[in-house]
Amino acid sequence: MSRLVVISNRVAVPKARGVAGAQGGLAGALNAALKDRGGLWFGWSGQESEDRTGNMNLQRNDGVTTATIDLSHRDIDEYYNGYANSTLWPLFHYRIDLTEYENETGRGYERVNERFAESVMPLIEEDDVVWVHDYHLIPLGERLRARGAKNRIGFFLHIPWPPTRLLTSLPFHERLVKTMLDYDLIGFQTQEWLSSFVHYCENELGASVDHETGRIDHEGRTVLARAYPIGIDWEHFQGLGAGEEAKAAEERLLASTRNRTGMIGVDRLDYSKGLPERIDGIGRFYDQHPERTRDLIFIQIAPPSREDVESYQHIREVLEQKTGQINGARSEVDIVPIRYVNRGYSHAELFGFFRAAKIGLVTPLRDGMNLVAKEYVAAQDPEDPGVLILSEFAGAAHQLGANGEGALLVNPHSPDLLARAIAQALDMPLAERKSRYEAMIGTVRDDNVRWWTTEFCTDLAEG
Ligand code: ADQ
Repeated sequence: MSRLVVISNRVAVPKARGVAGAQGGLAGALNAALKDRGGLWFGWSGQESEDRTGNMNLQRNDGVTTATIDLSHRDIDEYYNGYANSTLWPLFHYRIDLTEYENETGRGYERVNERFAESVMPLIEEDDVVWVHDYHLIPLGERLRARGAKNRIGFFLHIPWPPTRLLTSLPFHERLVKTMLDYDLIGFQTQEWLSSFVHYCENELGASVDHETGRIDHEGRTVLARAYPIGIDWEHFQGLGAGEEAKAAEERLLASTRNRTGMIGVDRLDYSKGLPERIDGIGRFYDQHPERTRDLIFIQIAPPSREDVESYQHIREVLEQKTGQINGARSEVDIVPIRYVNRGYSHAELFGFFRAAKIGLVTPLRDGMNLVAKEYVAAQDPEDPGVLILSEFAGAAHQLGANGEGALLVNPHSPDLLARAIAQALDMPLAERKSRYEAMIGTVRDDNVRWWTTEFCTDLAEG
């Protein structure tokens, strides 16, 4: 089997592995992929330095080599906080109201992609298979080709692909998308995002598309585009669930909620996750059922992320205000309806919290997949499972909410519909909880991160 070279914005170097917090789903998934195959993982160290000598930090651990470079203050500002997280992230999550259209940051984005190519190219060997990840590095494949890479190179987009009419609001959108045709394989989380991409290629680029195989031809270049829904590291997560840390966390939450039903949300603090809208829905539930304030306690765990970006500072203020209002209006000396926790927890602790909470609330306004939804299901007791309330706009809804079975699907924009789903979940009989759980657990267990990696890497290697 050829060696795997993974390239992503950030690399989880060994000593940082397993660290709780805003590391995100991507790091966990890639760790598992590289552990299985052995290989190299290249990316930004997360550190700032003005040193442009191209110094690289190499570490070897468990058959995986990590190679990282630092970025300058200007690079971080323009590439990471700027184009990636203030332009592409909001736009790809359908938020053109939050999208910044600055050419300057676009140039910084291209410059850092070029820098990545320059740094990683000497590490790539002839037979390596190269796998590039996410919106930070869309043009990297083209930059590697320009430097002579003949390897199989694949790209996976972890976030949604926006509808064509939104994407065309981006200056130089054609230039960005055309760079993707230098990959051999492009993976999306769902058929929905894949269809949007194909629509763009046909209608904006005039590419010819074979809808059966996903083959896209344009100006002499050919790329395959397919959907590969990412999964969780099932075995690892179950292993954590059997351990002491998870048990202690479960007991801790159960003891603190006493006779009330715990409902949980776990998200990075990000406007795409629909947190203010979620709090509005919970507020509506308490307004409509004041007598149930004693039945239900909501725990929202949301560690801050991307704090240098203005829209992320704003979301934090909004959330504090909204939870404060509801708690102010509905608290008693012995009851606080919403616990809002601004920190991260280990996966083992999250397993325990998920298992203790009888309702999981995962209501992003738009999400590529959403691994929290799958983790919530994986942590349930099959004999007494909780209910997952899931946004219809999360990629995970395609797998977990199909045919009205599995999760209760909601429109996260509507406080009324959210309130109704919460009431339905609270009153749901055991038999229905079990049958909904059974509709989800197979795909969560089987279509896990190892399956995902194997599917993508096999297609990438074979073409
Ligand atoms: P994220 O937007 O980071 O990932 P998600 O898929 O939910 O979102 O992954 C989050 C991961 O971080 C989960 O493993 C979760 O347990 C962990 N996490 C979240 N909040 C946490 C907290 N408070 N404490 C500790 N851990 C926490 C992006 C895309 C997603 C896509 C993934 C993987 O936005 O749509 O599912 O990549 O492709």
